[in-house]
Amino acid sequence: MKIKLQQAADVLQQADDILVLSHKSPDGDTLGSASALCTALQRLGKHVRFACSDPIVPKYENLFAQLKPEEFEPKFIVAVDIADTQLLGEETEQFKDSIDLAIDHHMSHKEYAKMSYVDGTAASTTQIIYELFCMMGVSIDKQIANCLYTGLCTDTGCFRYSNTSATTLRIAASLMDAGADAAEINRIMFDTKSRARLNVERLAMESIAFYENGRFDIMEITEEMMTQSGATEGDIEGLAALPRQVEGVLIAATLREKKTGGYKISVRATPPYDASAICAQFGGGGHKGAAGCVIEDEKENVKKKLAEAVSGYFRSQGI
Ligand SMILES: [Mn+2]
Repeated sequence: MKIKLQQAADVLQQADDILVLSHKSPDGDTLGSASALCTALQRLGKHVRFACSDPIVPKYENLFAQLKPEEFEPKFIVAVDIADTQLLGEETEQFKDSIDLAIDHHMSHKEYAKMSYVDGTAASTTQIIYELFCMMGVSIDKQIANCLYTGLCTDTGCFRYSNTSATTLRIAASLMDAGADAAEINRIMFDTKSRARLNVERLAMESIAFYENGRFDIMEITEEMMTQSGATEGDIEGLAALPRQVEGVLIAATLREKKTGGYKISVRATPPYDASAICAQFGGGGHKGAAGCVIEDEKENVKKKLAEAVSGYFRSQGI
């Protein structure tokens, strides 16, 4: 059942023994939302605990610094930033049919909870949680402001993406007024990388090859590069954005070699071009700006197939 945000505020005021869930491979938004909600509800004297199928990477650990660990049988379950119960992962999928409230900003949200509040215009789920706290009369202290700011800045690429609205920036300003360490959080989220990330970037960059007079390029991330650099999946998060950053590039593809053979392809496009139009040709899909597909073939064949698809696409666009 779809509910209004005021109703979500009312049910949370009534609830106790609350379990808050984040999605697997957790990002700044699902963790910022969950930590803000847990911290605020605990301050209201409620029993609250948090669960996620995957471990929290060190850069997000501070979000949970003021949350006291508690053990209890949950009576009310909240999911934040989770579009689909398939995103719960191994540890928490046991709760998939008993989620009471879902708060999310994904347009693709599947209504799996008893009550759901979804705002597809919100830049992040933490933007919704901020509005929820205003309705609940929760006082936003420095810790909660840091949690909410983390979700806001990570889901907007540090306020660069088109989902950044005037409201997003006003909320960010309010969070800074409440003590959010914006510059420090931005530094940790956007200006810091692991040595393994640097190494894998270096190797991947070396592999970039240009086609179509520099309007299309392909970058490789092979298993050998992963081993050589010591990178894990977390270290290559967002790396597919890199080949698209080159001046003149309209479409960029990143090939990630699968352990089982074949390649996972991430395609990025400069507006007004459409990455999903390329991936659809290989049975994949996504958004205009970012899409993906899988091609089971040898590397050189994969590159040839992609170059042909992009060439055909460019011709269909009259370029
Ligand atoms: Mn999000």
